[in-house]
Amino acid sequence: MEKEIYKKIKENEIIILARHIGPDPDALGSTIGLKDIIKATFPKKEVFVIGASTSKFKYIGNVDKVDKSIFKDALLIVCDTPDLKRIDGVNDISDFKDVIKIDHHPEIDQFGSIRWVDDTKSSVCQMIMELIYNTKLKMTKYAAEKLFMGLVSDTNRFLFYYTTADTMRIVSKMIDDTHINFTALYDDLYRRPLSEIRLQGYMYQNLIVTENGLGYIKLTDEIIRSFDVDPASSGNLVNNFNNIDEVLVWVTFSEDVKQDQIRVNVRSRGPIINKVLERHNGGGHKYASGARIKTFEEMESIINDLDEVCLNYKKENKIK
Ligand SMILES: [Mn+2]
Repeated sequence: MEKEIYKKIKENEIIILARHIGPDPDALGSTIGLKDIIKATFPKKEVFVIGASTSKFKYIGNVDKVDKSIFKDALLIVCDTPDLKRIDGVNDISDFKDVIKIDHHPEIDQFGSIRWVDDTKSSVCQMIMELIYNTKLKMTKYAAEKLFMGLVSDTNRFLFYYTTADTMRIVSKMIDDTHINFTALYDDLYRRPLSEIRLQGYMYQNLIVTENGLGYIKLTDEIIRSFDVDPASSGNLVNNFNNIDEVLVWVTFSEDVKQDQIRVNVRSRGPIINKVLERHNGGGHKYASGARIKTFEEMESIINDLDEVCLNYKKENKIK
């Protein structure tokens, strides 16, 4: 698979790299890293990263301004995005000459002349490392930093179950090869404003936990404003609710008045949750999913569905 992708990259003079809307460090690191790699290997190629820029992750790098008229002559590589409607900056993939999909989410839309989709991989950044080391693409120090941040972020510092010996080996090789100062990168990834820490304290205090092991919290616009944070903040904190004895699945609902929607972020340490979110305008991984909903009535329905998933999981696994 890596060899075929390399061949396509070699054949095309214009390459555009895209990822999902509302990007995270894996989405940004994989595209921004791969751009640098392609430019280092083939300096004459024109390579662009598209999608909205984010101030939150500006330390990962910048996106490019691209004239859509070049799409028809370009190879599009879509990273970290399972479905067509969530590709940032692309309305119709048939605008492009050719398309490659590289992803580690469970497949939703099958698209691209090459699809490298493997949901056992920790991150797309890991897949890009494999792409580089299994082909003639050249690793760079700049890319290594971005790829490291994306992988560390998606695995929550090598904590999640899809972190494997292969993950450790390839990261170790990359650090050896490029001498990145990786501990210094944690500061960018994990330093947070006090307002967000205080919101986290509020969330711990006010988490409601059902008998079946569902933890949930509703953050209205009023609460969010009282902490002087934005509606995306609770979603960034959701991973910090792991390892609570009484909680199997946990979900945050954050009202986003500007976008007229409620952001839903769900995590699990056992029950499979993405099917529930797929029924509510969302989706994601087995143990990490999200959605955007319109009303607090729909919130109740998600709470009920997730609670049932917890109940069934407890029954199946004979958990008291
Ligand atoms: Mn990812």
